[in-house]
Amino acid sequence: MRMSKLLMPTLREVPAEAEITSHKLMLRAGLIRKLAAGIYSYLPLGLKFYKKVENIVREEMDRAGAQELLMAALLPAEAYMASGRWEVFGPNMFKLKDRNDRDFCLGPTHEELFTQTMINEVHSYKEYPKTLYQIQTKYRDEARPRFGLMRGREFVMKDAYSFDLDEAGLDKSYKIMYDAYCRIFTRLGLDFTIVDADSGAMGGSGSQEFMVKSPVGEDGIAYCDSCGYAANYEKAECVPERKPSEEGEKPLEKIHTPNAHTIEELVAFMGAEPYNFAKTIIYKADDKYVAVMVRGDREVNEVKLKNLLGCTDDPELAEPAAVREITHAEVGFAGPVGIGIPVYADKEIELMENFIVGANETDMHYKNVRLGRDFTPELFADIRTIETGDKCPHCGGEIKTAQGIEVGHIFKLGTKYSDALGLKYLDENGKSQTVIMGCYGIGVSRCLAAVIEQCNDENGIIFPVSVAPYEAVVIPVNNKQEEQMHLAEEIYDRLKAEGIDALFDDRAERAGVKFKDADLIGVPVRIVVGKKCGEGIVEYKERAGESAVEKTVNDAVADVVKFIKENR
Ligand code: 9G3
Repeated sequence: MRMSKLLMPTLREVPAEAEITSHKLMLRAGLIRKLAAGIYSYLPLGLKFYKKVENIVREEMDRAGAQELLMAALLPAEAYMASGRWEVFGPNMFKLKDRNDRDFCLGPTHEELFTQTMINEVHSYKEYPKTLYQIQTKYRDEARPRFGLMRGREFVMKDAYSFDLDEAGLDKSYKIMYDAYCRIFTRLGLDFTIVDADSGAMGGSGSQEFMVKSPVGEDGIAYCDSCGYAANYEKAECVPERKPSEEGEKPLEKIHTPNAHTIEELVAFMGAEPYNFAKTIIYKADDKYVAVMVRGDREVNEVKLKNLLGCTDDPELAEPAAVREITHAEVGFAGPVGIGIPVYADKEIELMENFIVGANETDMHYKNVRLGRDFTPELFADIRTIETGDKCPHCGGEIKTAQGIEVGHIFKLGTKYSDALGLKYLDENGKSQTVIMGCYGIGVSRCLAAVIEQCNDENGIIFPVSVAPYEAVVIPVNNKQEEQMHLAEEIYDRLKAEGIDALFDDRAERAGVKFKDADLIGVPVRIVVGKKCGEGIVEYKERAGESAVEKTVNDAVADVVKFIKENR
């Protein structure tokens, strides 16, 4: 492609709303343009990049024996009625009415549609197992779309669904998808970790997330280098840890703690350690209030709490007015002793003695608190968020933590949708059985952002060859030099003839601008035709490499072809 023709509107500056590197670079390199919050257009370079990513996903899904379909994105409400999900997703679901005032939505996910397709089209157990997939635009009205393609309101997902006769079949289908995902993310050039994950509203017997470690990732990952354990914060198992405390039974003592609302203020005031306190946080779960306790230096994990309480909506912190109503005290003095609502305590509380809690009285706390004597929780459960330095639940090693970008999520669904919609089969004995499902998502457009997040330097994007919009660029240093232009053109033609996705920078720009743009848009390798072209010598430089080397024209062309074909 001649760059004098290419629509590649590079930018020197980007809008302040682009906070993360990949978002900045995708705007600066002219890959995408924002239409509205969470809604983007793909310009030529962005679309070529997208298509290479999409094709790797497609190749590996096909290789794994999955069959590609394409479902509608504009869906009648009935599609989600049987599973009860028409209401469940609330404002996240884009809903609209047609000219006859009928309810429709823009599809956010397609469990129901794929299950209904199987009901309509498959009628014998002999036709199982099947794994069907699509690569399709999804719509979710995210409350806080951000980070460019990382969290959009219109985005591309590869969603696959497996249908098996029994659990053993599901295990096989799941493993096939797991292995296909490993191949996909490897080919995308992503450094990824697979973590145990919470299945949330999806239910089922378990799920795993494919995470790309990045400081801009929205998910927390806990992992152990000794045994390989890795889990999302929402799922990571916490080992309760005993901390030193005063020994022996002491009488419960109410102490005046003026204006000490926070643990820090309390520590300063009382001189005890944060782990000698227990926090009591009041949540509204569905429509009832509960008191949740964790050690003073820990945090409540609200997904674990939601799963423990089995509530439909996410538990929310009680409003200050409600806290005052329940505790008869200002916020910051809630405690378990005599609180009058159910108390759920993290397992670490069970290991504490003579600890400090709010006294449900403004400016007052209790010290020397003892379980059993002073209060008894409904139950003890793992409801805290794991932290660096905690013990690994599998091997006792040291837990490390990182942030991650979730690029894939695979679920063993079980019969949640096949039951809801009635996907059944008659087994060889004529007995009616329910089909066992799995579902498997990849954020295809999110992968674009993840690749750039991991593959960049101060000069711009460093595209892995496998997904590079253009694989090589030929740059004549001086357009006015007929000899340079002629040789550059010849090299460009030879690369194209070898099947290389090549650019020819024939723009009437200074060489420095051409080099900067080649770096910014991440072209994996370049050939520069300059002063020595009369001697048949050109410069060869790999984008990820340190320095340029002089080569004969033939060697440069051969090395570009070799480099690209070895790294595709
Ligand atoms: C909705 C809306 C938002 C949603 C969902 C449905 C997340 C929803 C979970 C999944 C699970 C799997 C198929 C491929 C693999 C992932 N946000 N999820 O179901 F209606 Cl508005 O999407 N879906």
